[in-house]
Amino acid sequence: MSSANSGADARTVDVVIVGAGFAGLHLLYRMRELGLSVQSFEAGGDVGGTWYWNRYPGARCDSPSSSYQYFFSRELLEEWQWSQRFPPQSEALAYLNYVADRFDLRDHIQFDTRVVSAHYDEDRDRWRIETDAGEILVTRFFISAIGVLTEPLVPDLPGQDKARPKFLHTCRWPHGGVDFRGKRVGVIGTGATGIQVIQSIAGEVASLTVFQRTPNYAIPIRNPALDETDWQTRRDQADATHALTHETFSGFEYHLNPQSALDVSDSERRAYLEELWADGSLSFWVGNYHDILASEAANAPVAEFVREKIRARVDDPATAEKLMPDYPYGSRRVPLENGYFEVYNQDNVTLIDVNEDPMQAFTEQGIRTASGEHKFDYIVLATGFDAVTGSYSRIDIRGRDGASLNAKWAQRPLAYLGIQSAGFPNLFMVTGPTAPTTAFCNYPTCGGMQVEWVTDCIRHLTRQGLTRIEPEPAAEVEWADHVDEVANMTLIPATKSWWMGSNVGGKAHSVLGYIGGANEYKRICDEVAAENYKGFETA
Ligand code: N01
Repeated sequence: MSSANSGADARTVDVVIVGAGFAGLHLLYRMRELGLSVQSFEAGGDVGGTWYWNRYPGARCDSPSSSYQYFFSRELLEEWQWSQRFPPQSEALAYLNYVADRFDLRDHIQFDTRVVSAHYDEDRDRWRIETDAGEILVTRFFISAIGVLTEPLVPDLPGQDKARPKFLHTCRWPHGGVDFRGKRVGVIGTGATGIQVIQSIAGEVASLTVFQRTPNYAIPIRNPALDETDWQTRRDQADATHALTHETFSGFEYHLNPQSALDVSDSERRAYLEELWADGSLSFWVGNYHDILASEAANAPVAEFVREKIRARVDDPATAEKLMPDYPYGSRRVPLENGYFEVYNQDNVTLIDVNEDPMQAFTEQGIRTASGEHKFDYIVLATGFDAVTGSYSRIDIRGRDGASLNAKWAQRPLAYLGIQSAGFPNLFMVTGPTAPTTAFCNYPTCGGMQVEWVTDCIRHLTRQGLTRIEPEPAAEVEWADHVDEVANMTLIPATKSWWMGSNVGGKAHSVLGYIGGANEYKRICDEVAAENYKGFETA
């Protein structure tokens, strides 16, 4: 047992942050600005979070770079020039590295280090943080920015230990890349990640077999390169863009259409959908008719429009049918794609619907399904994540009286505003459960809102001579009820998705993110702060 277990010789700081991804770097910047001593821990070998881990072929951001960025520094907005509307992983990662260097953030971050436990010591009113290196820190504020999608899922099939093909999970991709030329590759999973991998490697592999459990309504991306004129326009409009992202439902620059999909004629609707389709962005989802996620009738013509588009691109009608989603459009995350559906017209590509031909086991040479064995050199696991609460599952977080956060969340992840949980004073979560970051929000927008809210809160406590804040139990239940109520007004809970925890066996069926809109979320958070942190207890 390390001597530091007593905490007697532990290092003391004002703030410990977990995670050096998009939100974690923003937080670190703000905490340092408050004049607090800060230590960040990052499990990865460098900054970047999602963009550090997910280096698979074709990884790309499907938020537009105009709003997938920080707005906290005018200098940064002037200096950084995105090359494309939707930047590739390498560029998103370069951006975060630039930010870390530009603002001298690295000195505060300890890389290759996991926080394994965080225990609240009520007598000292401090958190005691332990890392996998056995280091102990004592801190007043413990802030988690561990991200939403960090805990990879692997199919629960027998035989992986004896299988000879190399397994690659998309979020643990080798830094040097993988040479797939001439190889037999199996890809499990057709979410946003699987789609990007499949369309990127189909042209180089000897054979590609895709194992699909649920087809997706993917939208073709339009990704023009940006030039000096675009950069200047963006600089000039940066303040307006930032303000707009706070006013929209999704935190993007797209407003929902206030019209109902049912209030227009078929031809009007078609013309509108074609126009939106041509934009080649998620505006076809979160800038569409406002009621497509609330009403099956309003959803149906939009869903059929997308299905028609997919059908037209796939030569073999039987394959096209397998690629047809049958749930409401947009009730799962809509991916952007580039030539994805045409991949299935290639002779070297096979699509297996695992609902018809279930995977039974990994074998020495590949994967056995009900119909027989498929032999591979590589098996790519694009199988997603134990989202949001799964990110917390590897840290033993204990609050008052040794109560475990993970145990508390087993049935329902209670977190007031998605930021704090009762019984865990001074533990703040950025992008935690029931915050909007999980589902319908441009990550930097909603993550940024939470970072700014936490910063203002800590500034407020300091100015008032207060040292502690935590939610009232009633407030977090009321918030969770509101999150559920809003979700239940939509088609989302009835569709299986990682948003509902349905991709993880045994996980509670519970909406993991706030679907009331980024704009509404900001309004509520601002109101809570303005009313002297209504629903929180301070001391
Ligand atoms: O994960 P997913 P992802 N047997 O859970 C299937 C963000 N993102 O990594 O749908 C067979 O969506 C699973 O099937 P099903 C984005 O928010 C952003 O693709 O559960 N199949 C599904 O097809 C996204 O939503 C970008 O029935 C199994 C797939 O694996 C989130 O990350 C790019 C299986 C997993 O899809 C997660 O996306 C990429 C099994 N045992 C991702 N287990 C950007 O562009 C799982 N599947 C910014």
